[in-house]
Amino acid sequence: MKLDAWIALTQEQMPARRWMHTQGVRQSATELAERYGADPEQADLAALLHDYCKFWPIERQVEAYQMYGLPGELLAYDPQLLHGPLAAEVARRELGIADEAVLDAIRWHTSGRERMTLLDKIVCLADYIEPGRDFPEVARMRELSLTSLELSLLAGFDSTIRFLLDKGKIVYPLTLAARNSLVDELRSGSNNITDRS
Ligand code: DGI
Ligand code: FE
Ligand code: FE
Repeated sequence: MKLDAWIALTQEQMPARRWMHTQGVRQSATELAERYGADPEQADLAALLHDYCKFWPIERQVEAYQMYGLPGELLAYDPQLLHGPLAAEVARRELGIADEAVLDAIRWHTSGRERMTLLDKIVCLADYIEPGRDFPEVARMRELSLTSLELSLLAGFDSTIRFLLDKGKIVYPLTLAARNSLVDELRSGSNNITDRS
């Protein structure tokens, strides 16, 4: 299978509005890849497939998730968290995607994870700041994204965590770990600068 087939199949999985979002994430991910020295083709492919299963009914997502033997621990949290890991598995098994870096960026795009790779960060951030997104922090995140992937993504995780807290929802521990890991990375980065001065 080639890009054209993946594009056609992805579009079939979702309503027009979500397809617009996907196209926006492809654009933002490609731009971020060019800015930060990642492979734009990997970024584009991960962005294309990141929400592949998002609009499947939740029962279908859970069924496929279990059929593929994915880690059951996630099933105790918000079902919104399933579509990333599920899309990575579907991409590998049904679409023939073998690039583990692309699969990881798809898998972790919602929750994040500790020590995110450059490609993980790009796809996760592009999902927040694509042109169709509109939420209070997005303008600041877009501005930050021009100079620091990490600061911009940290603002994104902070806003998601704040949103979940305000709604009285459970925060998936990996999201907190992803957020803390970014703080750590930023801290050791600035320490390095201090060390050199
Ligand atoms: O699929 P998208 O809508 O493009 O965006 P996404 O994959 O980042 O999904 C985010 C949704 O997941 C958002 O509505 C909040 C919800 N969610 C529920 N619990 C958690 C969570 N998101 C994160 N990052 N961590 C959680 O614990
Ligand atoms: Fe998503
Ligand atoms: Fe998305």
